[in-house]
Amino acid sequence: MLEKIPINLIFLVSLTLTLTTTGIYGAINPANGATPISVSQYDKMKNCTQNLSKHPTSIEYLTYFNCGHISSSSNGQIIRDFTLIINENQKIPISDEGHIFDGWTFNGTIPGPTMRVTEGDHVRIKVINSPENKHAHSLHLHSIHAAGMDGVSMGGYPGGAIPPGGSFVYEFNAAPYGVFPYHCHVDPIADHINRGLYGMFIIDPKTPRTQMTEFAMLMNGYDLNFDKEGPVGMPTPAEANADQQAVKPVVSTDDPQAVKPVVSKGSHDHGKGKTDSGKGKKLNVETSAPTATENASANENDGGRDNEIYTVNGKAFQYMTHPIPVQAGKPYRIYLVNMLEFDLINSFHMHGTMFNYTIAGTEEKPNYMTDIVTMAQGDRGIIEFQYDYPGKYMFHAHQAEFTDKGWMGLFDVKPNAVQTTTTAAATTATDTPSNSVKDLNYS
Ligand SMILES: [Cu+2]
Repeated sequence: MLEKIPINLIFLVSLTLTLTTTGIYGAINPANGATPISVSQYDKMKNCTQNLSKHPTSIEYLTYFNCGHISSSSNGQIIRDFTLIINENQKIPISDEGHIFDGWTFNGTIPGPTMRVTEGDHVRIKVINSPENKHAHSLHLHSIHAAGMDGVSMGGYPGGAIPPGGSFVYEFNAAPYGVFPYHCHVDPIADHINRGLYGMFIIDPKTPRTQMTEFAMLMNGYDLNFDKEGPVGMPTPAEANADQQAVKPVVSTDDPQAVKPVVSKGSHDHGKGKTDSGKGKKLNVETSAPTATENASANENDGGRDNEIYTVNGKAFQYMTHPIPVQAGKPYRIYLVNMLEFDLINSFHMHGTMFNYTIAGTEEKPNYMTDIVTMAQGDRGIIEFQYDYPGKYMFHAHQAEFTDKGWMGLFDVKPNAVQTTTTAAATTATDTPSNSVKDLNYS
């Protein structure tokens, strides 16, 4: 059989293998004293998937890292190629209770795949807008790149709005290292995000971070009221002037009997549809039209829209029913991205331990230690944690409404081998803990 294979194909294959196995990162910046590491070694450390076309479930999403097809340019630069296919009219299960979301997807899932590269790589992401789609779409990546690669319609760049049936290759050198969101940036942006066109993009430093088991967590929500979709903007001058005329003037600020205008405090009732938060298993989804009071007090910048379901990694309560197994005494890292639309603030709170937090993942050392991180839309960062004691611990948004509506999970902390053998000697909670957060190898 061997003699039938064209000689140029053998050469191409062997060249590709040679390039991918001999490419190194650490030596690119020898000034920092890094030990050179091969591309394949580093990708293995990163837990890069072998199956680039997988549609990860929300359980698999935790550890599904798509590092692209690897090749090398003539000057030795590592090239990573990705393909994202956008499909509308996708029926996405967003709970185990039967809630199906009419979503738009990158590669068939919400969130889209976590793409992972190394600082300095040349990245090429081909985005295909399926011909059966009705809308133009784009890929807007955070991080550094040329204007034509930014995926926004302003400026007239072809990558700003890919028509149905079209495609575009976004191309750039990955910088700086950190964790980033990616999303479609076609107007109305809130609708294209709410429908599910977003994901996580990790640029790893050339010198690897301390190795530990890593998870991807992307926080999102779903507004199921599609009849509210459409452009949102400033009121027309006529509307704005009419609104101002409608406010009755204050009669007197000194007279306690004076009639003052009634001003809404903007107390949008986020408690509607609440369930017993202690159980946190049932979604009570209310999609009916808001009352006039709710409409008046809702945030006018988002057209009064609100989410009915909140999740981490796409499916409500998924890690309550499937707790994430971790081991006491072992360090873990979470790449965390907030892609929640309409609600201005989201948060991540961990029970039973503290974590080190690095804002945007752009520093080698953490910025602070906490057990809650609060994030606005598009914020992201890196959490590093360790549990000292076995047991089941909750993690969730620190907004009760979000937890009641799906954003809540569990870590199932198993005792580690060392702890198991020394259990007889020391097991009480009054024992001095191992001061885990400070043991994560930061000098
Ligand atoms: Cu879009």
